Amino acid sequence: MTAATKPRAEAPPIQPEQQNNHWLLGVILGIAAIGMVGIVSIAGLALTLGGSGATAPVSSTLNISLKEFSITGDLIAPAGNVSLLISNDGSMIHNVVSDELGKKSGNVGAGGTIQLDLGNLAPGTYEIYCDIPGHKTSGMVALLTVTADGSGIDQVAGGHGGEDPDWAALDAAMMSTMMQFPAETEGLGNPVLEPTEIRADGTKVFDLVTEITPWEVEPGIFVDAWTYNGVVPGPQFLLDRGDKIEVRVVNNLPMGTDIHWHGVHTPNDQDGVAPYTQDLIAPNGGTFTYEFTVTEDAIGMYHAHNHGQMQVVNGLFGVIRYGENPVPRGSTISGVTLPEDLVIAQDIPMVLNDAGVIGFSLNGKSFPATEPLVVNQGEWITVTYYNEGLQIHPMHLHQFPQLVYAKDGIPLEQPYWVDTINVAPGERYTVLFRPDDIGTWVWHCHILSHVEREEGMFGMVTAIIVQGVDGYDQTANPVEPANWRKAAGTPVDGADHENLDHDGRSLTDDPSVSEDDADSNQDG
Ligand SMILES: [Cu+2]
Repeated sequence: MTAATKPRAEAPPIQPEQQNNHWLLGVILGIAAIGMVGIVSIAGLALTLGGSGATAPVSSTLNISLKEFSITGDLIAPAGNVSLLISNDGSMIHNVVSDELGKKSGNVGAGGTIQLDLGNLAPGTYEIYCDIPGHKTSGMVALLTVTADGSGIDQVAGGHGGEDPDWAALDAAMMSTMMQFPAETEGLGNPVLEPTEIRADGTKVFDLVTEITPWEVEPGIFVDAWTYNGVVPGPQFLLDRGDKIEVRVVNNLPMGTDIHWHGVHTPNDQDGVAPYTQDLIAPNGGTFTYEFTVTEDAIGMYHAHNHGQMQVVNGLFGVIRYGENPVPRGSTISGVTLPEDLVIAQDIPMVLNDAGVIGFSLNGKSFPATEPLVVNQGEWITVTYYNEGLQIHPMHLHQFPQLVYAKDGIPLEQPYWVDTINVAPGERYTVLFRPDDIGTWVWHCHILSHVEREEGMFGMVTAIIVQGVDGYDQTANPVEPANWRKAAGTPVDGADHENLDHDGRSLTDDPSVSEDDADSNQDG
């Protein structure tokens, strides 16, 4: 794992021959360059001074547009002083950075503009990107080309002004990425962590090693992830009340770290917040042992606290759970009674991230490398969403309502049905659902720029694949949320919902309403 332990190196600027691998980027850059003449304002072009023959440098102002997640606009300039007039045409905060030139704009909010002077540039290419965590890996990177005399500008722009994007190529890219799902990649997060040893007094001893590990986040795309035991998310702790644990940490990262146990109780000196509760665990081999006893049921997560904005989103996060999942068996919620003998077929974690080297992802993978959930028709499934990222994510499941029954591991007195549950950073929501319609049903964050980009589908998308079961009779299973939503459903409370309109008025009692109208009213 020697290759894995070296600090992450910045990728070199894209060379022309590498651009063959980035054909779509090339298309986008080409589109951006089109019509550029007339946008670039050139002041003092080859101004001759007093007949001396000396010339003042050319000054150019390039209009740059930032959106989720792209940098477009004027990307070619003549050698000389170059200044960027940056417009944020997106909905999130962005900026523009050039590491090579040592220049960075301020952060600019949605709808705002900001100027960034890059100085006197010689001919060459210069990478610019947005350094808000996760935005570069999502596509906010571009190459600025400086030519000796700006001659490339006419050439690129000539004769193509106002051309539409290549719609067919965009469609093809989307279909192509979607057809790759589910794509095989190396590495799988969330393995259950087994104790390394159990002491005579019953103490369970676990080992965690932090290190930088190559991680295949999308098919063929490896990033230098910051990992616990080499995986993203880290291994799961599944423990019970009364368990006494020791967690021995070896820190092989190039910087100090600590582990905060988020949402579970610990003594203060085990809370993992250097320098308040402990010293940082030293880089390059430092160690620390956490010791505490499980005193309650909980659905928590563990993650670095030191420089969490970098360490956590780069991969240092995992699930820690204590005790039983408190499914509200026998409860009636919005007319649906859960069976007393309800059996959970699968209970899965879904850890959300949106930044760092991992970027927009579910359980450490970006679509199409996300894992589908394969179920048999009619099985009850529980899922806990854990948000370890920096943004909110409204998680939407097609077709099957989700019963939200625990928040941050705390059972809700009044569970509720949703089709979309918004999960903010640090939150955990636990849901129950019962897929009973055969097919592939997508399941994704509904902030659409977290799931789609010009290159196609990516990020926070997966799907539930519902397999048919011989002899399964949907009408014989009236106690299920899917039927509750359908016109044909028979709610267990006995109400005749089929013949009520949206305000609960009876449709069939009104002689002016035909049966066809009543049916059509069920489709909304
Ligand atoms: Cu999202």
